[in-house]
Amino acid sequence: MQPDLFDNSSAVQPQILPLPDADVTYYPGWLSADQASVIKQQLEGELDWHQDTIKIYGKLVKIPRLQAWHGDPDAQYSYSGLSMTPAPWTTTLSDLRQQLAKQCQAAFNSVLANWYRHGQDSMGMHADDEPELGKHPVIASVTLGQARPFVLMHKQSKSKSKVMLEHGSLLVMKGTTQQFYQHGIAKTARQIDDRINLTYRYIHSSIKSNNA
Ligand SMILES: O=C(O)CCC(=O)C(=O)O
Repeated sequence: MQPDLFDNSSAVQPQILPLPDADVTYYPGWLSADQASVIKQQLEGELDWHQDTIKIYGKLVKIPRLQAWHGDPDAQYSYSGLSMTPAPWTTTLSDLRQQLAKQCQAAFNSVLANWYRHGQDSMGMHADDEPELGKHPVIASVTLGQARPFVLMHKQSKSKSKVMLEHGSLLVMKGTTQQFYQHGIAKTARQIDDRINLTYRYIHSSIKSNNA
């Protein structure tokens, strides 16, 4: 019999992060280590990976990671001057989407995949607050592979918190989190393995971003 990739009956208790003005829950072991490894391997071969170039202070630079954007055909997303047209759902991504919709009691119509190849790949501090994500977006973030610290910084007080996102974990950000916090993944000089992160989102295609 095929093992059930989404049997998360052995998941550890969720942890609500004690952050003012935010609603962030961490689910360690949301997928078992074996499930997460199988899914990671499938996604490595299956997704539309590419390295985008963005303009920073008028200079073109390659972003320090590979990315893929998949989702419903109308889920167009824009950030940092990049306008992304979704590639179609793969079976793996859409099975995960179903499980996440149940877990979060929320709908998702797209997913941004990031592949951090080594410690020099990173994600700068930012908020997922583009207008097309809506006022209080639910962002479901699944980690596959190398654990990396996820930094959250309050936009006003500048106070920082860290949560180590482990293989098979799920982090859910909702409510006013994007309004009050930035988040990111820092570079490290340590020799580390690669990591794939998936952030499931809902794009309101009738709302246009200023970045487009
Ligand atoms: O890799 C991560 O955990 C962060 C991803 C992220 O910040 C994003 O997709 O907006």
